[in-house]
Amino acid sequence: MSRKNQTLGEFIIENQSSFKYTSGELSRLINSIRLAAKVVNHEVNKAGLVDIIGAVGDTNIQGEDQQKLDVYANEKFIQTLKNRNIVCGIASEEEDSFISINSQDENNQNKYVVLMDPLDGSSNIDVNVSVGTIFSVFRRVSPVGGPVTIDDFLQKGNKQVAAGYIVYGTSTMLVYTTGDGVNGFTLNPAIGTFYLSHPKMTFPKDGHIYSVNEGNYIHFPQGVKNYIKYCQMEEGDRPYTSRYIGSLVSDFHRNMIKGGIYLYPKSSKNSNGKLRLLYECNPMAFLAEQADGKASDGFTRIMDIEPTELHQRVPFICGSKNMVEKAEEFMRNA
Ligand code: P6P
Repeated sequence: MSRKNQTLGEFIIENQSSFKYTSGELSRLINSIRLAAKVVNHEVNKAGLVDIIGAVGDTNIQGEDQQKLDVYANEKFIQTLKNRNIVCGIASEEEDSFISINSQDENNQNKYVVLMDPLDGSSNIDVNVSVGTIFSVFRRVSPVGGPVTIDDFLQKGNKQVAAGYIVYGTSTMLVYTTGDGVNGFTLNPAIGTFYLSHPKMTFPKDGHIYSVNEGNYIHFPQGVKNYIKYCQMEEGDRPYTSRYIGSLVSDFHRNMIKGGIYLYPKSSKNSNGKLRLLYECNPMAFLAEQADGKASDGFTRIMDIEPTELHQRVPFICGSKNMVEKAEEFMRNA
């Protein structure tokens, strides 16, 4: 049940009973993400004013320059989840391996693990373009009270119990699902409260926006090239409009509201694409399907892909169902 202008806290309490596993832990987990989001939002919003912009001189396992805000966001989400003593493990784009949290303590009854991209689109930070945090939540598969293992993280996306993102844009929004639809909450920065602003978000079945980095066009497989040409062809309600922010969370969020498709295909430069399965594609795919959209690698449902490595990449196509299916048709028939 939801009503406009309900606070996130009220929404969680009112809908806790609809979550089949709930013992209140997942609610406390979402609440801890809410707190971390407000802390990170505060820093993101003043990034231009303090010396927190720019690379720290390190690179992460992806070989990408770590921006100071990347490191800050990573630390804040890990610290908040640790302090609330809710999860037994965390995996992050910014961490080479997963972090075990008190899972050797036989009294540790925590049953969730969180995987996250603490600040997605960080290359946009220095140019004041919106960025986001993406998170994915699973129940552990290893015995409660025992050590957390890599198997707790290498689960298929169809086992997720929650997923969401925070978009630090013209306004800051927390958008998440626990498997009962997608709801969006907008932060009122004056009082630090998230309010339900977008109840039951759904992708329009069709749309007129396609989001892809066309600078990679010559490196794409023929099927992807054929689909992009289809998008540009004047016929029926096409050509579509090309919109690509270079921030997955922002492109996804706009496409969910207006209708559209986002593609990060494989290419001769990136044989598995660029996006990471566990903490980018799986959570966005869970949200997409909960919002009547679709997400695949062009051939296989994202949430059915069997993970093999913590930081593995997969090709990613996501958005309005009919648009994704048209792209898949071009990729199958190439
Ligand atoms: P490119 C940001 O680094 C990101 O992971 C996504 O948020 C974004 O959609 C994509 O990569 C942009 O990548 O290669 O087009 O700059």
